[in-house]
Amino acid sequence: MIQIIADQIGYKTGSRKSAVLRGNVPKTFEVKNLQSGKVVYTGSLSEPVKNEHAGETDYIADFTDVTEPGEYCIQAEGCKPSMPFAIGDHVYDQVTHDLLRFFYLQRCGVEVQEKYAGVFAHPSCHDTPARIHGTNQTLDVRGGWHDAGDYGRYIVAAAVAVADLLLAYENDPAQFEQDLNIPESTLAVPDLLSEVRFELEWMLKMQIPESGEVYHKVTCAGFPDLPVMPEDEREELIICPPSITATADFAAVMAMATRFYMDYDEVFAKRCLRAAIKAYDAMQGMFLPGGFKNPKDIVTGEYCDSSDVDERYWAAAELYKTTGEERYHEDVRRQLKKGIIHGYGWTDVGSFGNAAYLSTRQYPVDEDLIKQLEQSVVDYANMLLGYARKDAYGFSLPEYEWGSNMYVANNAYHLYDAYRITGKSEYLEAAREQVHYLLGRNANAVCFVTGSGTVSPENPHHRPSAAKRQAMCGMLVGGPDEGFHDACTQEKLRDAAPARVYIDDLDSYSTNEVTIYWNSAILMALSVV
Ligand code: G3I
Ligand code: 9MR
Ligand code: ZN
Repeated sequence: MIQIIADQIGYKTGSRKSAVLRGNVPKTFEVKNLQSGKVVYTGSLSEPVKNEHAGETDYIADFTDVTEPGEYCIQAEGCKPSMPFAIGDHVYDQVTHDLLRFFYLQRCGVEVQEKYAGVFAHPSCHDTPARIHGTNQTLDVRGGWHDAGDYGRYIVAAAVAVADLLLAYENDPAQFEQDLNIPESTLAVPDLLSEVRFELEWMLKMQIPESGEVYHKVTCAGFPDLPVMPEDEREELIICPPSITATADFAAVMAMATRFYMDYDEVFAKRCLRAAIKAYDAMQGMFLPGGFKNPKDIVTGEYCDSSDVDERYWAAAELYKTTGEERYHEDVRRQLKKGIIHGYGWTDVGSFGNAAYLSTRQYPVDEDLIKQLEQSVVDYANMLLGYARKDAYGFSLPEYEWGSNMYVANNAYHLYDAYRITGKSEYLEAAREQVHYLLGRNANAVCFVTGSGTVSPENPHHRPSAAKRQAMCGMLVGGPDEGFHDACTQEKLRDAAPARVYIDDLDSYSTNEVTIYWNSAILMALSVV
């Protein structure tokens, strides 16, 4: 068992820094500079911390005092040293770049060119007309990003990925304006905005022009076999009926996009706004108890969400922030008076709405509601802090769900929201702890981003990676899921503790798949830590 566990990438210079030791370990530890070979710090471990989730006893090794940039490891007598890590202010630059490039590599409906994609280049895929479910009518819905390890394209997933990326860009334009080596790199527009626009253009095709409603998804009827490149999935494409969550999320991100593209392409920005308003209006008349359900003959991702209150609220908040129109403000106020909802994931999107309302500057806001909202964000962050403080790895959740890594990343961002409001560094430090968890300081001792760190997933549930027998670099995998949602974890991890229900196996789609909205979530976290 690996006993000394650190972030495999690194720690920012001025941040809190800690590693975890477990099992039978001595009382002290050392930090060694790998370039000079010298021990630069000796510290005492914390008292033992019982870790029920992981079924182990942990000790925290705090080395915050080490601030000299360089390459290091942690060592302790009788144990194998930790994997190497860096201290510095640019430690996350490379992983950020890799995570951002993933989106180009997931492009659908166009040739993905070798000069940008290397071994993951492929001819155009999924470019036949798609049939609207239950009819003989077909539509051209080419474009967008493949969702995940499968090749479906789903609006709710897309919307959250787009929102995360735009927020990341807004938080740290210097880092997120970088050259991504994509076909649009020659344009004057930041590459991230070009990449996001590729998704938005597809989303626009998914709106019914007459009614404004937005189709839930376009996929084949089922998932293809595993080692299949996108161009080889040739079954009929089927568009599933509109849903409220898709329509509302669409309205929200189109309203958001209007603000980001106005300076670069006013025509496009205005098109986004018109589409947002149409979707918002359409949503008013939609009623879908229980949320979207797969038609009987379709088995691809369902993204079923029985509550659409948060999606409607997010749409209202973005439209208000963009237009200042009173009717949207009324809808925002009405919802806030009923209750405040949090969440940056695909089921719970309330935090996007909260962030939009809290950052509305151009138009009047209700100061009392702002105060309540801020308090609620801080309360929620305190709850996350409560979980994180009980866990030596800083894990901020009560359980390990499918895509637990996304929840961890989203919690980082939420904790940062509380830091923005209060200025208290404990929230910022807790946000950073979440990133350390994702990049290696976890009970599995795995850096969950492919191609990064010393030990990262090599067999992700990702069809192009399976087809090329090599993990595409820059993908965040889902992480531990104590629900045993696939046969692989059921067979191979039967007795594993919740935190250890993770396996680097191609067949484990519940723990080792990747998605656009998991990558975007860690990018959003990286934009603020
Ligand atoms: O809603 C319940 C909640 O009430 C309960 O407390 C909690 C306890 O585990 O479970 C919640 O339901 C979960 C649901 O997501 C909503 O969060 C399910 O357990 C969980 O299994 C489900 O996982 C989703 C999975 O699809 C299966 O539907 C993942 O979030 C979602 O990311 C994943 O998405 C798939 C697409 O369908 C297809 N493409 C790949 C993608 C990634 O695996
Ligand atoms: O590959 C599919 C993955 O993208 C989904 O997240 C997952 C759950 O919906 O399903 C995967 O496909 C599997 C299917 O559900 C069951 N038969 C095996 C498929 C490939 O492992
Ligand atoms: Zn495709």
